[in-house]
Amino acid sequence: MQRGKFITFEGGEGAGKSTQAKRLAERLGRLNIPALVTREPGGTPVGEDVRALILKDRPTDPVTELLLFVAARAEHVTSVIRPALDEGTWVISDRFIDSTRVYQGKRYGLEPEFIRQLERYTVAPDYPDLTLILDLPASAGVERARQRGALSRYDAERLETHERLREGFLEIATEEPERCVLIDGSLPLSSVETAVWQAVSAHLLAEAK
Ligand code: T5A
Repeated sequence: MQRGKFITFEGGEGAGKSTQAKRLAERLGRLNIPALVTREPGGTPVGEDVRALILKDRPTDPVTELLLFVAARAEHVTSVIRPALDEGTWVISDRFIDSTRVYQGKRYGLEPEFIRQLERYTVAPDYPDLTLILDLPASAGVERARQRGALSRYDAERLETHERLREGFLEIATEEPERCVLIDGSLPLSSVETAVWQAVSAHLLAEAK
C-alpha cells in the first residue's frame, strides 16, 4: 500500500486555512483519495486540552508556551498523523511546525536551532510533503477573524506583531521552495481553492499515480 501524503496549511490569522483544508479534503475525496483534516494545536484529546489551555491563559515563560505546543504535536504525530499516513490516508493539518517556528521563534526570539531540534524529536521523519502558505495583509486577516466571531488572545495582538509574523511565513516560503508554495490568500475563496488544487496536483498527485 502506498503511504499517504502529508499536507499542511500555514499563515496568519484569518488567512483561510481551515476553509481551504476542508475544501481540499472534499476534492481529494472526489478522486477516492482518503483524507483526514486535523489541526494544531489540537487533533487529539491531549492536544485539544492544550489548545484550550494556551488560547485562554498565555504562559508567562515563552519556553513553557513552546513546550506546550511541541508536547501537543508529539501526541498528534504519534497517535494520529503517522498511523493515518501508514495506512494510506492523506493528512491535511491546519497549522504545524511552521506556526511554531514563526509564532514562538520570531515573536520571542527563541533560538531556531532549539526549535529545529525539538522538531527532530517529535516530527522526524514525518515532515510535511507539501506546505501551502496562505498569505494576506495582517489587517485583512484580523478583520476576517473579527467578523467570524470572538478573537483569541493571539488574534487580538497588535497589527505590527501580525505583520512580523507574516514576514516569518514569507521567509520560510523563500528558504524552502521545494516544500512550500505561497498562495495569495486575499483572492476570492474559489480562486484560492483553485490555486491550492493546482499546487497539490503539481507536487503530489502526479507522483501518487
Ligand atoms: N499557534 C499555533 C502558535 O503560536 N504556535 C503553534 O505551534 C501553533 C500550531 C491557533 C493560534 O495558535 C497559534 C497561532 C494561532 O494564533 P487558530 O484558531 O487555530 O489559533 O488559528 P487562526 O489562524 O486564528 O484560525 P482562523 O480560523 O482565524 O484562521 P483560518 O483558519 O486561516 O481562516 P478561516 O478559514 O477560518 O477563515 C476565517 C474567515 O474568513 C473567511 C471565512 O469564511 C471565515 O469567516 N474567509 C474568506 N473570506 C473572503 N475571502 C477568502 N478567500 C476567505 N477565506 C476565508
